[in-house]
Amino acid sequence: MTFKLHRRRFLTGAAIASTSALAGCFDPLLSNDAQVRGVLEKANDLTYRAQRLLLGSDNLAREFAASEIRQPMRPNGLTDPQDEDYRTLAANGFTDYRLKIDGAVERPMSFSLEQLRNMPSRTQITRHDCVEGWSCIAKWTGTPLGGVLDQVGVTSAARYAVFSCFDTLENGFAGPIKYYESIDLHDARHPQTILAYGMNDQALPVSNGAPLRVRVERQLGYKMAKYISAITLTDRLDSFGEGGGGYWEDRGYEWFAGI
Ligand SMILES: Nc1nc2c(c(=O)[nH]1)N[C@H]1C(S)=C(S)[C@@H](COP(=O)(O)O)O[C@H]1N2
Ligand SMILES: [Mo]
Repeated sequence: MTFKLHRRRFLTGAAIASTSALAGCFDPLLSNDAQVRGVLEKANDLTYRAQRLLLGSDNLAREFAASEIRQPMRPNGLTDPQDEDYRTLAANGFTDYRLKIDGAVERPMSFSLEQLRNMPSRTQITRHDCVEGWSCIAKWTGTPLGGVLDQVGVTSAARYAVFSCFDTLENGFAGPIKYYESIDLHDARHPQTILAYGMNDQALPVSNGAPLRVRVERQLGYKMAKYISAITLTDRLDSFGEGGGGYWEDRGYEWFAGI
C-alpha cells in the first residue's frame, strides 16, 4: 500500500512535469521545436527509468479468469488495412505470410504462421488499456517473443525490437507513413510478451491485427503493434520513422507507456 501510494505520487510528479510543458506553450502534435522535444524527451526518460525501477523486471501483468472476459475487444486505430501487399496476403488466408526478423541478429530469418503456431505457445487473459480511456479484457494466444528471438540469436549490440506494420496511417510527402512501434529487450523477453495469432480461441481477426500482433501487457494499447510485417533488432531508434520509437511517439506520446 505504502509502496503503491509512493509510486503513484512519484509518477504523478513526472506526469505533471511533462503536461505542464505541453500545456504551457505548444501543441505536441504540431510542434517541431527541438527544445520542446528535448523537454518532452527528458520527462519521458525520467518516467521510463522510474517505472522500470518501480515495476521491477519480471512482474507479471494481472491475468483474469475466462468469466471476466469483457468484450467487445473493441478494435481501434487502423482496423482494415488497404495496403496492397496486405490485401493480397489476407485474400489467401495469410498462407503466404512471413514474419521477417532482421537487424542485430546472428541469423536473419522469416517465419510462416504455421511455424509460429508450432512453437511453444502461451495463452493469457489480460486487460487492454487504450490511452483514450477505454479498456477490454480478452484472451490472447501466441508464442513468446523471447523464444523467437533465441532462434535468430540477438547480438549484444541490440537494445530494442522494432515492429514494422503493414498498415498505412497517413500519406506523407515522402510516401506512405506506416504504423510502427518499439520496445526494449527487457519487455521483449518478458514472459507475457507474445506474438499473438489467436484471440478468444479464434484466429486473430483482421480488425485486431491479423495475422500477428504483439502483446506487451504492462504497457498501453498503442505499444501493441498489429499487422506486424517485420521485427528489426537495433541499438538505436533514430533511423525509424521520425526517431521517436513509434508512430504515436513521433506525434508526442511517451515511448515508455507503463501502466
Ligand atoms: N498496426 C497498428 N497497430 C496498432 C494500432 C494501429 O492503428 N495500427 N493502434 C494501436 C492502438 S492505439 C490500440 S488501443 C490498439 C488497439 O487494438 P485492438 O484494435 O485490438 O483493440 O492497437 C494498437 N496497435
Ligand atoms: Mo490506443
